[in-house]
Amino acid sequence: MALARGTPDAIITTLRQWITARWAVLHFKLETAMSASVTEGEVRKIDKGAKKITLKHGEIKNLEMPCMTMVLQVKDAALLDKIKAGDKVMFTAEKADGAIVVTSIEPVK
Ligand SMILES: [Cu+2]
Repeated sequence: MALARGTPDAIITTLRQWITARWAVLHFKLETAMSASVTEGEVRKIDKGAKKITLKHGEIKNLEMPCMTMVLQVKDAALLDKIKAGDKVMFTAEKADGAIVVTSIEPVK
């Protein structure tokens, strides 16, 4: 039996990590499907202190914005941890208090 090879604790830890990883992917997909449409872009510059990102983005359908390079606010500075300048990304942006805010962003390979 394959499951008998690890200790029960090791098996539980592995399962837990697997579930956490799957959940993160699912959660991102759900979140993006439910709120704004996903837009593709390329990171030009990141300013973590100011919670700002310069993106060359494709058409943002939910905001009726054509392709351009612009500076955007991010909802949470932690969103900038997983990306760097030059990365191709998929992101969602929404209008909040008159400004456009990036609500989720993920690098794509
Ligand atoms: Cu724009």
